[in-house]
Amino acid sequence: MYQTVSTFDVNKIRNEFPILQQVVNGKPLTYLDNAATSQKPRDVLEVLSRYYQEDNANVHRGIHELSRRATVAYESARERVAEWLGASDRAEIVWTRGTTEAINLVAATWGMDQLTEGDEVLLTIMEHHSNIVPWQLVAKRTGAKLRYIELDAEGKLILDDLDQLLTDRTKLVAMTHVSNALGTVNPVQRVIEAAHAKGALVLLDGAQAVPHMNVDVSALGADFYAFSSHKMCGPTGAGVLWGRKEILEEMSPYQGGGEMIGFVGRDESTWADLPHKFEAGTPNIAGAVGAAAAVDFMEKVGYDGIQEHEAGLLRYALDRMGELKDLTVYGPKTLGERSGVISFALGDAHPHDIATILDSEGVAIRAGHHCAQLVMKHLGVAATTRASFSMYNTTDDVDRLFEGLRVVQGIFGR
Ligand code: C6P
Repeated sequence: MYQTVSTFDVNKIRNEFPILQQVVNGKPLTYLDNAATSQKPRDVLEVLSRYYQEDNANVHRGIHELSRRATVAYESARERVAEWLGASDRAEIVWTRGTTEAINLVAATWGMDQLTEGDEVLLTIMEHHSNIVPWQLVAKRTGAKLRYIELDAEGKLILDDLDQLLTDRTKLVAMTHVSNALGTVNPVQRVIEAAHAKGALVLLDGAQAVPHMNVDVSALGADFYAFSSHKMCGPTGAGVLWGRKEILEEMSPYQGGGEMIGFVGRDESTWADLPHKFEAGTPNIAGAVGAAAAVDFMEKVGYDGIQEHEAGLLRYALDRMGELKDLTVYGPKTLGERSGVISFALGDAHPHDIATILDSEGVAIRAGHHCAQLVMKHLGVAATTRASFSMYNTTDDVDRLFEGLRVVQGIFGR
């Protein structure tokens, strides 16, 4: 739909993000908390504003012009995401509130329908809590067991014993494509092939993948893929569950209410066709429209340019930060095995103190367990400090992070 901008011009891209042009605590803002949520470009803000100013109405309901327009906008957004993600059918795209809700949907429907006592769900200890807790809830109710793929010292999955971890009772492997806490890019293809060979399905958490790499679900061959729009330049409150049509067809509805029904009787009801069976109630129409605008924007900038730029930033940041005494960077050592997330420790300075000092320097990063407490346990720490990049970050941003960390060292007397 969009022509890719052939030369990646970070200053031009940066200018598309009004929020970045501000001063915070007396310093120009350096936003390095992109793994938590990305900023939004003008294209997305304008589409959201235009939708509310010109087309807003409820969808699939009213027989009037605005409702027709809102419905077209909502369903066209689905079509756009389906095409971008390589789905074979638009009915495979279910709008959700985000990655968390997408995974909960699969756990509460497919999980509750299919798992019985003694069945196994294979996770990794790298998962965000949103890909652990829903399975714990289902395991409690069904008697299924959770097993885990462990991590090596670099924060990469140990896959040598994958064939033993996958048993005849494994019904699902649920794992992240890219780690939010370590930046590890997982060899998902290998896991998908091994899981399918054992007859297990695979759910991928793509929250930290789609902002940085081109994902084609048909080529990947997984069975479910979940992501959030807000981490890839789109609005909050909108996300997607992609699922194979034949699997989604067999699944029970998630929530009950308007929109998801075929016919309602006193004691029983029938369900709407896919994907509406999973979309009870008035959906986040503007969110879907904004998510599709974000897809347009990502493609306009071009994933090749984004990947090359972010890899360069990562290399530069790791080099610069390497100059700091007492710095420990977690995650894979090989650049090609990680995305633009740098989780680190600086001596014994507490991550929250580091984040507070950096904030006073206008540098926004995240400190904490990053909703990945099993990763923190593996690292033997309670929390890390995390800087994460997006397409609009520059080497100046990295320099400001570095200078901020020098201030931290000064304060802590190193
Ligand atoms: N990680 C972070 O700072 P939601 O909140 O549903 O949009 O996304 C949840 C989620 C699921 N999986 C992964 C790999 C994630 O990184 C996230 C969100 C943010 O790392 C907020 S905790």
